[in-house]
Amino acid sequence: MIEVIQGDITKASLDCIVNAANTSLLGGGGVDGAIHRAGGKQILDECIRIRNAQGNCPTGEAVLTTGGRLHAKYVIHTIGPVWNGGQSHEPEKLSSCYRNTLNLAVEKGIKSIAFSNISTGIYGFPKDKAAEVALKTVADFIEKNATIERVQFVCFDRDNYDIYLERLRIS
Ligand code: AR6
Repeated sequence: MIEVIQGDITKASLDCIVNAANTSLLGGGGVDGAIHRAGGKQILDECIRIRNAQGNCPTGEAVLTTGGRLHAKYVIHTIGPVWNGGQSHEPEKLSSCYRNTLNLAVEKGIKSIAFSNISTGIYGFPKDKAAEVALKTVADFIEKNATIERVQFVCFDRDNYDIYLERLRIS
């Protein structure tokens, strides 16, 4: 089941929330900053351990940590592409973020997951194009994989919320 809500993803009480991180995994602004602030030091400690073990996380990949103080048990941190005019395989890289996140979620037995609108803030990915990629990738994935029972898109800004509602209405 795919749902859309408008709100703050740090308040979500699903098994897992998805962070729009950067390759350093060490936190930043936007939703990344909000998740680290709300979830506490345990999340950063695990990110540092992962980074020490495997180096920077490449664009399109995903890693999993505890949810720390959040309601969600886990956070999956994925690295969206920076929008560069659309000629640098940005849609494919964004699609990889959603797919790799869902693969990791399945491995962990996660049944419900909340996504932020990856790349559509500081990284400048056009919101309508990003929503198209996100919804198509997630719908294709859950069609073939019954383990994930519930996917929620948590839109922080009104623009994204309206775009997702409209796309779901016509699908
Ligand atoms: N809950 C849900 N969504 C949020 C929240 C929140 N609390 N706060 C912002 N958003 P961004 P990016 C939305 O910029 O574009 C960081 O510094 C926001 O409205 O957070 O992938 C990282 O460390 C937007 O729709 O992520 C990276 O350096 C969406 O989250 C860089 O930003 C993503 O916006 C990643 O840029």
